[in-house]
Amino acid sequence: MKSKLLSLLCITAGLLAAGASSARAAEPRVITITTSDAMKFDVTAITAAPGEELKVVLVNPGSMPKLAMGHNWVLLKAGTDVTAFSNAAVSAGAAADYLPADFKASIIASTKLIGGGEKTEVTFKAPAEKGDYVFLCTFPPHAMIGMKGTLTVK
Ligand SMILES: [Cu+2]
Repeated sequence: MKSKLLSLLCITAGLLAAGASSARAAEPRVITITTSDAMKFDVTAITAAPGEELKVVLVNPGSMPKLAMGHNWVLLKAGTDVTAFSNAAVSAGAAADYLPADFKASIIASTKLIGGGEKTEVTFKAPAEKGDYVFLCTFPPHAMIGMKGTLTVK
């Protein structure tokens, strides 16, 4: 009886230790990006290590509804034709949150579209390959006005 209890305690301790260590390993680095009604991100440059786990928290402190002044955060794969992507986003329209289905393979990570007073987040791994990756808001024509930035993996 005593040994059975002891082994049970050992198993429990082992599970707790495993749980604690995996939680620590899975903790992504949080990057908070605030949008504005002036169609800008307050963070336009992010640096990450290859494969680093990141959590982008997008905050929209504006007062306008999603349909009038929505914002999202979309990270594109290297080599994506950003102009073609933006045009496709316009065609995709509000019903698709301005995320073009044809370009799904070009998207590394994306948040949903949010209106004023909303907040959203996305957790993803930075690309393994070093280089510059464009991120943008796909609500037209925000990216064209400058609502974009660069994730540099190095
Ligand atoms: Cu926007």
